[in-house]
Amino acid sequence: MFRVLLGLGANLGDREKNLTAAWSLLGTHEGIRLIRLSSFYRTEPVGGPPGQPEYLNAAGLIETNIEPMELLGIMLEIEVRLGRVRTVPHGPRTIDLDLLLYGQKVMQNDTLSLPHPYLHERLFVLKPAAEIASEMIHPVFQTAIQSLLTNLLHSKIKSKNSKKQKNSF
Ligand code: PH2
Ligand code: MG
Ligand code: MG
Repeated sequence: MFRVLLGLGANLGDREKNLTAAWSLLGTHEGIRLIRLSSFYRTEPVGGPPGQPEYLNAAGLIETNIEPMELLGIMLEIEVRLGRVRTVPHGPRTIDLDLLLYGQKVMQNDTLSLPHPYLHERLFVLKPAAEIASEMIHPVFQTAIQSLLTNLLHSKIKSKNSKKQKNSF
């Protein structure tokens, strides 16, 4: 069995209900074992059209033997079932399910990149992920999720301080 880390996000409708429904729908699939779901985090939207609503984000850990592309198909089906309509990239959505890590697998095609290319850059992903899978290793950086979070927080503090310095001149 592979340990698979998922990102969940919603910023339309009843966000809490959408995250919970997506998680339980995943669990109804034969071949998917739900291990852990993080708490829900209220986060500011990153990118996308201006003025979109606040997100609720979470991370989930599952175990499965379903191969990545098939698993992605199952996740897309759940998104559609929960009313996701794709309009603008990074636009508001009832539910977004992202494959973040699939064991130690590294792969890339037109529709899927593993590990998720922005995993290490996004606080709204790393915070919930560190809560449920702090020891899981990023197969490219060979770094645990908890350390990726610590590194990101440090780099954010540094860039904030250097901006402050610039402004003081
Ligand atoms: N997802 C995006 C773009 N921006 N911002 C937050 N806070 N949370 C998200 O899940 C998110 C985002 C694209 O998938
Ligand atoms: Mg996403
Ligand atoms: Mg997505």
